[in-house]
Amino acid sequence: MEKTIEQIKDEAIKAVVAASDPESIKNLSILYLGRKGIVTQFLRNVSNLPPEQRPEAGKRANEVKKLLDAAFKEALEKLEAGAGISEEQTDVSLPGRIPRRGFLHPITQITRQICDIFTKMGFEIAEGPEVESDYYNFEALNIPKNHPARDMQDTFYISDNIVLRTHTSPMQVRFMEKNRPPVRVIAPGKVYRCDSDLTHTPMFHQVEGLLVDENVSFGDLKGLLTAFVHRMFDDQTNLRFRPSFFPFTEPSAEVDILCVMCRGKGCRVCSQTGWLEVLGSGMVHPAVFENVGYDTARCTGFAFGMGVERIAMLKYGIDDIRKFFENDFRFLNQF
Ligand code: 2U9
Repeated sequence: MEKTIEQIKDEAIKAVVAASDPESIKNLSILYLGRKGIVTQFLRNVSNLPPEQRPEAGKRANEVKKLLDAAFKEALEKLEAGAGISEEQTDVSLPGRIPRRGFLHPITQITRQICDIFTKMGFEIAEGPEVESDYYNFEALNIPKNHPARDMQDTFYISDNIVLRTHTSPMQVRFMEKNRPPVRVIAPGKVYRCDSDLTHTPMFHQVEGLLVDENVSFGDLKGLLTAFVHRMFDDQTNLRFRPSFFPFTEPSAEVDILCVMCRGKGCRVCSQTGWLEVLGSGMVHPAVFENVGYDTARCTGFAFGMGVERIAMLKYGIDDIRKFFENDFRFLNQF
């Protein structure tokens, strides 16, 4: 049976779609529309049809001829253009792109340096949850119900009793619940406070430490933190212990180093005082020991805490804490 003009058209369109190079399209054009092509032959044979069928068959065959002609031209243009672009774009002789080497974020580097100093002094590392209960974040640490740190303005509350930890101290409480003295532990990690300016970000990093044993004195605290500061900055760094207050330590002291910028003369960085605060510290409050079931008659201990970003800012002379979180490569790859 002779093929109808519709069957011829469908086959031709299928072949155009399947063609993957300009040469195939040129061949299809000859096969269907050439002097002896299928559509050309069909048109010639229209005169052999019964007279009443000729006008309709002739009209439809001419329409198909036009349609296929347009389809071949369009397909040819597309395939030729595609071939041109890929030849232009792929220069196989170009050297490959060298991937950028990764490196540790400066805050990770400083955290590791701090942890290294303390692990060499016999401390172990404890890490734990960033979402904490009111008990571990405040209550167990002798932070009273009316303390300003508990205010919604200072703490991120998940619910009435659940917070984003505001310090890593809860980790040391958890550690004491599981371990009896002697204890030497440091807790590095992310902490969260509602605060944002040149020197504060809502999330920052802390390293806190805790040492508990029999006969631990404030002198031990001073000796250990002096050794730490000398290793972290340099062993010529002058430091001083200044009385302070924290609910979880008594007595408490802040540790200042002589300003790294002006060497004590007074400048903008140290607010003309000649000193820079680097650490908080103190003898652990007996109420904290009672909460974890330690015998307050036998054991004493000290604790300390520092902000990693602050240490990094002082070490490298950076004046805006937000630079650590912008992920600008020009800043980060200096460290
Ligand atoms: C337990 C008992 C006591 C940890 C301490 C500080 C002093 C302190 C601040 C330094 C800068 C926080 O990042 S900062 O804003 N920390 O001043 N932290 S004593 O005391 C503890 C910890 C755990 C069980």
